[in-house]
Amino acid sequence: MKNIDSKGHVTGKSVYLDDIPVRQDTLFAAVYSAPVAHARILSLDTSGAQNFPGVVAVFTAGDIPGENQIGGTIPDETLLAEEEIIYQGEPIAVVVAENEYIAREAREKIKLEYETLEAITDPREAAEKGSLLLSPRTLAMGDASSQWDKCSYVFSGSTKIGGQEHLYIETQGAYCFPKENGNLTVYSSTQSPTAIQRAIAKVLGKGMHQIETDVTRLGGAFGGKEDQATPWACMAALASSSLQKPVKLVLSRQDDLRMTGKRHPYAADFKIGLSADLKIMAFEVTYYQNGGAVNDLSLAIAERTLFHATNSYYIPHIKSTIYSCKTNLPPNTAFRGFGGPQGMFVMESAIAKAAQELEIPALKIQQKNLLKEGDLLYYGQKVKQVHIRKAWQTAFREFEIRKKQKEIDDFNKKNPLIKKGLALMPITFGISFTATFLNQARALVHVYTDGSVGVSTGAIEMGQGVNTKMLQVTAQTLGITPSRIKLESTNTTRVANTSPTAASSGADLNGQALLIACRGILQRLKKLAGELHGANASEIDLKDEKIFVGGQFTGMSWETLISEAYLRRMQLSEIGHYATPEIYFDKEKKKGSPFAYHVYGTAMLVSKVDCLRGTYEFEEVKIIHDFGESMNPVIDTGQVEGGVIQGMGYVTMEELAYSKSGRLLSNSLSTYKVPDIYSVPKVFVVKPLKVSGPKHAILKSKAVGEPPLMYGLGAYFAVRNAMRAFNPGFKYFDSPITPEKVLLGLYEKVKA
Ligand code: LUZ
Ligand code: MOS
Repeated sequence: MKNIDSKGHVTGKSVYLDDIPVRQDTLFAAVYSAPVAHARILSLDTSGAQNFPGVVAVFTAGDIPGENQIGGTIPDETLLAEEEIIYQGEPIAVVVAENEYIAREAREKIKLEYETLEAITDPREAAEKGSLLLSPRTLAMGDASSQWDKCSYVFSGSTKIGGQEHLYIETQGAYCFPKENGNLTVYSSTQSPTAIQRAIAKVLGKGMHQIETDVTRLGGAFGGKEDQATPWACMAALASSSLQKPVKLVLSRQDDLRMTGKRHPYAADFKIGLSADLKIMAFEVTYYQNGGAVNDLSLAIAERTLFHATNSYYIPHIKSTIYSCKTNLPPNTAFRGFGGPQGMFVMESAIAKAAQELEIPALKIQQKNLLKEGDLLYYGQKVKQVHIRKAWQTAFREFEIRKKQKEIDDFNKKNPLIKKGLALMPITFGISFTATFLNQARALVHVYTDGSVGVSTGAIEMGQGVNTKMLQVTAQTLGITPSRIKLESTNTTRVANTSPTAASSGADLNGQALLIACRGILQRLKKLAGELHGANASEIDLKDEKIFVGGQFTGMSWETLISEAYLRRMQLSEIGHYATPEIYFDKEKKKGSPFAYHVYGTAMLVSKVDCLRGTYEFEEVKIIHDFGESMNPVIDTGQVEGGVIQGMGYVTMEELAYSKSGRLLSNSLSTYKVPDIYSVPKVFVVKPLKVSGPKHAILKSKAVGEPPLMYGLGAYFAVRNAMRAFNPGFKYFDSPITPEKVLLGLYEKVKA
């Protein structure tokens, strides 16, 4: 089945926040934000903006009727700065005017006096100075420190990993309407409608029941709207509530780039110990996570980094420590993979380092240590239905990797200035929110008297196709055609207490809740059909809009059955509630089984580096991916393709640059390069691994949003391997591996 939004998207008819018809008394807001990264505010004079023609009001921290506090996990984040500025782009005031151009012009008239304070932008420096968001956390299994003497080889090293801009096509925004009795309805481009509802209620000193959040769809999010859609919605609500007018606030691209956080840059140190036959015996790693100025989701992201420190490998002795560092950058936030990519990058760097020292291909070490059925991950979860070895072996067979490597070696011997490199990237990614309580969802189904169906869930459609999957679940369960079913907007009055659509779990959690709701209605309909046809409910089937008894068509249609049900005053609406069973994590013992299941796969990536220019391209990317039993191969393959390219961009061309004083230098699309159609490898293959799916996956179809991004990490190692064919001593693990770094690295003299 096609994505139900395809037609609307390609004809430009799909409705995004900025397409909502504007009510004529609407006012428009623009944000005045901090010009420096760290300072004490001495005075703030908004009169220049206030008196600007067309301006209706200017709001600052003092105008907030409730709490000036929007921290989603811990209360450490003001909506509008009070006495101190902690990052450049931090919101200080909201200017509301007749249109957005006036609002943006007027904000320039605000006068701010401040005393500049020292800014920290580097996580290692922050850790040294004790600037932390939380005390460091450690996870361990066995005793790594006692193992080094027993290892045949021990290597250590360090890595750096850059951040990543989300670059959702639709920028952050919200549109808020005042309703009677002090209530508000807010349309927001958010992954977390309930977080918006909760934060607005807090900021305005209202109850959550007074705030309704409604979301039709987002033009991309990638994690960037899990926590950071909140401030803009709160500002629109603050102005709307105070002025009793609709207020719209949509960030310009430049404001969005400057004011919002990104994927966390990390620095890390590692030590890896191997036996003579290349078993990884021990691994020790310390991560320095660049959290930005407030917590946001950094602590949860740190937790996922720890959980993915071993990637796809079994390591008996391991200790990992993470410092969540407080710096004067915009709060770094969720981004597809949520700390997983950083953890896996360090593991792969450690293996690459060992391989380099031992003068063997990394894949020998990778292959030797892949997880087996029943292996214990170091946080306490035993892996079940592990497909990593199968994916690896299938990739070797189908992609003829040995032959490929030989071709590349021959090519490199013959070509002094063009070098190719091959890398393999196995992935093992845990599915579930690491915060167990978030793994719940609800759905609401109405069957109307004509047999058509309206479906509401807590899932947010952000281009990933979750609505199409929800429609499939409904159609399949009730035995009706898709054209009868409408996916409603995601609205907090229809589905309450939603978890963010995140952690790759949107389709699983909401789909299971929807399945439960549909089955509730189905059960009652079967009972009625049984009564009408003198049969047991268990003999009834609903299929193709027809009613069957014991496989025989009764002559009764779905429409007639619904009409009969209504006349008998039967309940034709249902709420489904789902909470992922079995998962838990004991915070004290630091052990548990936090994930419903894992997603596996293996990618092969081949790069070609021009050793005169430092430029490179990717000749081939071929992937064996574990979809479980995909309920929608078209959508799921699209998720893999997009994820891989986004991951490749992350470790190759996407380079965030900040000045020493904390100003974003890569603040436009001319200075921040993301992959485009020309970056797609010439040969790009995604094949499903033939396996059965786990029961916690919706219709056994595994979560697919985040895991494929991590195949992209292999791009780093493919380029690095090609470089080493030219300059064998190249020693860094510093992502992204931009053409500039490649050129410098190719010609750097390495001491013997
Ligand atoms: N968000 C979250 C996530 O709150 N917890 C998670 O574990 C998670 N994982 C991936 C993406 N978003
Ligand atoms: Mo996410 S990083 O699943 O919002």
